[in-house]
Amino acid sequence: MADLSRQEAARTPHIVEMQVVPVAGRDCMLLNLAGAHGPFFTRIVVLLKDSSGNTGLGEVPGSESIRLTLENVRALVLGRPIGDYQAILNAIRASLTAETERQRIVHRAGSTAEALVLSQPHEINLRIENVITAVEAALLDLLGKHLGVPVCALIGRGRQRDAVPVLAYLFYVGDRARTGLPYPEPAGPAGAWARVRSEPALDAAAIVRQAEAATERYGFRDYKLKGGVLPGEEEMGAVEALKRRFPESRVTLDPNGAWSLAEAIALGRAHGQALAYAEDPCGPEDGYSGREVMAEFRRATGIPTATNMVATDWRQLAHSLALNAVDIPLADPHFWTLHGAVNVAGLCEAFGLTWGSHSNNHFDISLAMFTHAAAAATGRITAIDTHWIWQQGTERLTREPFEIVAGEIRLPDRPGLGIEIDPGQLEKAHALYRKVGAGARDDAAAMQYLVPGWTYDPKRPSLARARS
Ligand code: GKR
Ligand code: MG
Repeated sequence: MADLSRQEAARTPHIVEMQVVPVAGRDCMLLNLAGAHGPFFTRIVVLLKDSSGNTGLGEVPGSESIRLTLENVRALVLGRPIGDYQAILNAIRASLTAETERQRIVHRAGSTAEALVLSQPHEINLRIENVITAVEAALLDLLGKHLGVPVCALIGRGRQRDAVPVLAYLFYVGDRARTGLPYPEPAGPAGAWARVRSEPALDAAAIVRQAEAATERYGFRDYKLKGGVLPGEEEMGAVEALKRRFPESRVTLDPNGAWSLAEAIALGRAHGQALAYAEDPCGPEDGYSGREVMAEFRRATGIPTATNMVATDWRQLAHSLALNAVDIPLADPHFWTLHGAVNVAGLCEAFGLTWGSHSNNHFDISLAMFTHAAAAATGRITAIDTHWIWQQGTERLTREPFEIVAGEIRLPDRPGLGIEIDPGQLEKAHALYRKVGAGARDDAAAMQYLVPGWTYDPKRPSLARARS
């Protein structure tokens, strides 16, 4: 029996190479509670090559700790048959869990030389799921290519839909001319999305112009405005303006928990008609957890809630369910893993919730990853987030990135993730990374060009206070 399975394994392609490539892309000056996006964002790409010559791809956030950890798990991946992908991922999880625990113990033990080295915050705060997802996506891509099926056929109960609805992720945009930083120059004719996305947007009229340009280009029917920038009343005014302009659409606002419970309830009662749901309207305060406060908001206003802040792992999700705090968990596969994100959908279906996905700046490999997760999500889903519209047309790593048409992404008829790396583009993005440097996004740094000495305050909108 053992011999038989060894023979079978020998016939399955095995991993012969693992590359971990940090990359950078260009971004507009998008505003949020944490400040302003800088002109560059970083990501990490994993490329796994198998013995049949196929390449599998994964993309995750660009932190240095994720990159180093991916480099360190290579030995658990190389030489393994792709059919063993769950065992490979389990081995990575076990090794990282043990290592994280060891570091916590060393950290708590105090000031030994080792503790000083290991207690750098990025080491302790490493999100194991980010590392696993990078390898998981690449392995599923290989397995799909080997079997001739798309990744969504291999997760959960398989493909549930052929096209995935996507929302227009709108942002207030800062005036890049005041920074001297190398943000992308506007391109294309007046009113076209490629130009509008670089123009400052600091009021409701500008947000509606953004929505019009994005809708003209991508056919959106769902809109999300990133809040936490201006006073809540003004942001809700922008939401009402969007709803007036696109009466059939679903509109949401996400201030990343900046409002107090009292303010969130007042805003929800006064303007909630315009909202299909509220994303993280409030967060922890006065000794109450974000989940408790969101549950109170929901009860007081009757407005459904979504979150990527208070239900980001199974333990948090269990507490959210117990409290009835969240209607739409935004289960981003980058921090839930692809399997995990689809398992969340199963739970949503059983509990009468709606599944969605959060996003952060990303390239087209991630775009394919969340599209497959959403295609495999069982039950009701809401249009998924993507930052891609801010990058589409100038940034790409694959030959033929997924397209958003009529507000949705139709899965291509190709196996695996359905994308193919463009080596020239990968090299270009890696060269940019080498030039602009490593590290996680620092939104405070760019904001300081607009407001000298600006610092993050999770309970005050980023620009409202500068005006008062
Ligand atoms: O890109 O500014 C941004 C977003 O605020 C992002 O950082 C959030 O993680 O999109 C995310 C969200 O929904 O909170
Ligand atoms: Mg959010």
